[in-house]
Amino acid sequence: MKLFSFWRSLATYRVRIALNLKGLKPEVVNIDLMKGDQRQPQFKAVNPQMVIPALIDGDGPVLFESLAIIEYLDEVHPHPPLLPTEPRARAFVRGIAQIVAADSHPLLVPRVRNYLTGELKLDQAGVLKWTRHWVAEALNAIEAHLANDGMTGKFCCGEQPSIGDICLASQAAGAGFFELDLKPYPTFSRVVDACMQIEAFAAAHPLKQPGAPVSHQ
Ligand SMILES: N[C@@H](CCC(=O)N[C@@H](CS)C(=O)NCC(=O)O)C(=O)O
Repeated sequence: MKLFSFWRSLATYRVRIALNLKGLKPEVVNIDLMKGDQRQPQFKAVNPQMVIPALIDGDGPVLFESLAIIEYLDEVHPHPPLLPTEPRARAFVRGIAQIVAADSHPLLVPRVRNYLTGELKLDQAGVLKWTRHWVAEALNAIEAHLANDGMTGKFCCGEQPSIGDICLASQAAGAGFFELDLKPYPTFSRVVDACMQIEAFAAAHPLKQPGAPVSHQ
């Protein structure tokens, strides 16, 4: 198994957590997003979208999109499960996961920030305002769901970490990169703290990966 990864990638962080929870140790191929490795022909041949994560398991074809990869891993390696069994609980954790991975994170990725500066001529302060706005919008929605929907226990849904918690951890790391104050999100923060007590989450954190700086930014 081969994982195309970069320390700072939040989407790859999600997949690293799932791999750790399943006890899987892929070979890691570094794709330096800051140097533009994702746009080199060698990597474009692996993932035509030129983004990470990408995972090769056996003979392929390549697996892409973090949520699809995580569900694949969960289906092929069912223990421990990353989705609850009850349909409403499954919908809840998938919904939380999608707020992060489908609605918030895509607005922060390098190619979007590069477009904002390069094409739309936004300065760095403007880009920071943009990123913080979209991280906070997701956090507001997540906090309301976690606090009010009656699904949340120690973790995002009940007492076992799920794909929802994996995405909460990546949202927290993103909030850290862009220096958002998490005080307005106490339920979110409590659940993330519980996740970070688990070695599979802690060891997968961007700042624990080879090449990461001592602190963010
Ligand atoms: N929705 C995708 C996001 C993939 C993505 O945008 N990955 C970022 C890193 S977190 C990337 O490779 N960006 C490269 C770029 O924007 O040029 C997923 O969840 O896997």
